[in-house]
Amino acid sequence: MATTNKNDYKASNIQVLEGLEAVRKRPAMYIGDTGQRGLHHLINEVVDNSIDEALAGHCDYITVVIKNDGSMEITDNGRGIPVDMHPKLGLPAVEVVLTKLHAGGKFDKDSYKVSGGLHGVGVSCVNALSTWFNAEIHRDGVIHKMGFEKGITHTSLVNQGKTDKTGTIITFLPDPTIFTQTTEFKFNIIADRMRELAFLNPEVTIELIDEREDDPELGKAIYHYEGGLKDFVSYLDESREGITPEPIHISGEVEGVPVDLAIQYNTSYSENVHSYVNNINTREGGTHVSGFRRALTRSLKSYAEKNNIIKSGSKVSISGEDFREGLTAVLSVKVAEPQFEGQTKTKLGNSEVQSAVEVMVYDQLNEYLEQNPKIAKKVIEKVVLAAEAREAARKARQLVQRKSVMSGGGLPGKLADCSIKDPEHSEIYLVEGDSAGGSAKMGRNRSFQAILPLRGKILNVEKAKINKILENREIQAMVTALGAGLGYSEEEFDLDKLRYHKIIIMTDADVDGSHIRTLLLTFFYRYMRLIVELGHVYIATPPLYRITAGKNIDYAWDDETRDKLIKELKKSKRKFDVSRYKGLGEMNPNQLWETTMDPETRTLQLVTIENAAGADKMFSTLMGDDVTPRREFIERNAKYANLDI
Ligand code: 0RA
Repeated sequence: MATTNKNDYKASNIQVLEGLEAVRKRPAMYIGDTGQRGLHHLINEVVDNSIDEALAGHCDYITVVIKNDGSMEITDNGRGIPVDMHPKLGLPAVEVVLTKLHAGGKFDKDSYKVSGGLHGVGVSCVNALSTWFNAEIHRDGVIHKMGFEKGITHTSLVNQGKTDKTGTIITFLPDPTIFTQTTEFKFNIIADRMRELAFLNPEVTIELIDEREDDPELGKAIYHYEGGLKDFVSYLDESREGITPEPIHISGEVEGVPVDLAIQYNTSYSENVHSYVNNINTREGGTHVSGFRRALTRSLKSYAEKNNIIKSGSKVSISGEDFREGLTAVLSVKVAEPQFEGQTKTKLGNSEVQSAVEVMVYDQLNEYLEQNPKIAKKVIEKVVLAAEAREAARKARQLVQRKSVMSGGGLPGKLADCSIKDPEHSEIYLVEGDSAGGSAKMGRNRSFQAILPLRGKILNVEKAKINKILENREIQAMVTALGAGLGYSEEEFDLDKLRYHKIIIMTDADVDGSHIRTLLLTFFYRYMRLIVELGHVYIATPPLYRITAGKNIDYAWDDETRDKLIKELKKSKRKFDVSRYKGLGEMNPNQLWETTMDPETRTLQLVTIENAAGADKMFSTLMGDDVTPRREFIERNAKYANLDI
């Protein structure tokens, strides 16, 4: 990594200037969206700058505070944003950094930085989208301050006295006319990202404080992980049983590419490889991940052959994925000019990175295996078992296919399909129970809404092998109805074949319902992850109460609305009746349509994964074997921590 010298940065290094009008006009173009995700993106943009200071070796402490008034305060002990005059613009550097688009060292090779948000748009966008924005800079022994409103300078740079520290304090209040859905910062969303950043950057400590929380214990967290990725993998595998005594840590630099990796095998059956480029989660993988996979396969294979662990005449054929069953890994690389590709622009394209990762991982893993023959043997035995299970699964798959061909048309008997065949405009309701399924079938709009009733609890895929999963009837029905297959690879799961672009989970609003929903989400997340990542999965929200007054029926989705309706009815002195829906089955088809299925009036909650590592942790903890971490997790997170539903 290039380390910039303390004095070699000048205001004139900042190039490419453009005003902020464009950002306010089309905010989504810069921060992705103007919903909850975009709102939290603002914090990441600022913190990424502090992390850059840490990467350059100038910062080791970052404090993030959610203030009582809903604003954010982000403090770091970096060098402070430069304040010297820009020779051509006649403005202080800080003003250029904060009021001009694309201004910043990032576009300058000499003082390059490797971090940056997904969009890497810079802190000026945060300024543009804030009602007010203040910067306090401690630099060269002086406290400098500047203030802005909606990106426009309000208070010019002033000298506020002396300091013996260096660093930057940014405070801002998101503009509610931009963030029309919500301006409320969520502790858990921020916490997940700060924890992730702390794992990825062991040199920093990140403190998170929520001033809105009365209990100071609950509103405070400090993240610092000396072990870095090793600690990250241990954290992810907390409720899994490891095969290696502790994660294997591999790190170094090849051809100017810093590579950092931790891996651990566990007794589960899923593959959890999380990868990062410049602290950005590359969900779609890319060249760094292929390099890692190739090295892993090559290294284990050659060790096994050399030591006669896999007999050369052995019947099972081992494929790449067998080496990754029950593997938890975090791979982090730093790339000077990353090329992002793929559907969600989270796939690394730089070809030089593949060989860099492959060479390094191959060498260091070989060394580890040579030095730890007992562990090596255990791992390879597990790989062989995985290959055998895969063979069994292949047979089970063929069976599923044969069965669906035999049942005619290939679709499950319980499915009430829609009449149009255009996936983009088709939706499927996965409904808990046959009786609710019946109401849904009668209440639906059959042209574009399909119904698949599910009976009882579906299998917990977190604890089952792939062949058992394929034998499960409810899972078979879902797989055939959705039409895209299941599995991790493109051959196994083909998104182009997906028959519905909205997959809507409709369960009762009780404990069982939420358990079934979690089981379904676990299944989708583990075996059809793309449909979750691309935003095809939704949760239906049936009402909790029905308030009847004569012919007039009202619905309430929460206690507050119910109480309000009751109050109004009491005022008008009308007779009324309040009933609580215990299950979907209690609604007649018409009520179900009106409240939960009619696109004009229903509310669907989109399931998104803000943080893949966090989601992995959540599912393994909620659905795994270990009771203690599960209880603790539920107590801490009450609801879904990372699934923003
Ligand atoms: C531009 C150039 C340099 C640092 C920064 C911006 C910077 C921005 C932020 C935002 C929050 N904290 C920050 N810390 C630094 C390089 C500074 C130098 O070379 O002295």
